Amino acid sequence: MTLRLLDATSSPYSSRCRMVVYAKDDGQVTIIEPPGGLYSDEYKAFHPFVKIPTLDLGVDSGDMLQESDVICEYLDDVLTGSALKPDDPLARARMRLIARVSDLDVMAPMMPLFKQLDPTTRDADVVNRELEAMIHGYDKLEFHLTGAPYAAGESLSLADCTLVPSLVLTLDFLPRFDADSPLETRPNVRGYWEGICKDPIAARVIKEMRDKLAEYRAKKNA
Ligand SMILES: N[C@@H](CCC(=O)N[C@@H](CS)C(=O)NCC(=O)O)C(=O)O
Repeated sequence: MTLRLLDATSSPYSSRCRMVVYAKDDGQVTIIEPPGGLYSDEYKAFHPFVKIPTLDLGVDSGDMLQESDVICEYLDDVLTGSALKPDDPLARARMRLIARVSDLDVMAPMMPLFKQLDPTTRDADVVNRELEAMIHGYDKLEFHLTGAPYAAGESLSLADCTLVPSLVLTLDFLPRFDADSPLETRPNVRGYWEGICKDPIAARVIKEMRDKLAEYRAKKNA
């Protein structure tokens, strides 16, 4: 089986899938950028709604998978390597709960904020509404993240693969809106972040995302 992950290094949704590929380490997934670029007709053949990531299931299948959470679950099921879903049903439910909070309450409010980065054209109502929603998401994380160093269970899971890229991105962008770091007043999230940064798989993804964001900014200011 040869799979291809169509990926963008800075995307939290793509990074979550890359983190699964790194954790499984079974050599069956090639990671590539969208051929022709994200908005090309070529990429529309992979993802008609033009979102990254997509998993190309290979010539034999001729099929694709979209949606990062679905791709991650599939990769965990089909690739060899340590399972990224805990055996215990309750730990597994907690894994899904953390991933859901990360998606719905932390990353979802970040998406409209990307359109508000320029302070000269910013809509203060949108910024305040989305920041408030995201901070509420961080409050939920503070409540649920009680078992550092991992988000759920005793080892790296799909919850970490989802949460780490969300934290990289939101912690990077929040200062652009003069928002206080959500880690300052949330010891559980801070403890989680400090612990997971030491995990080699998480550290690899964190570095890749940060390097790519720095590269974009350097190009923008060049
Ligand atoms: N729910 C989707 C979200 C994917 C998504 O929004 N990806 C962004 C990159 S971070 C994208 O492709 N944006 C391009 C666009 O919306 O034009 C998933 O989990 O895969």
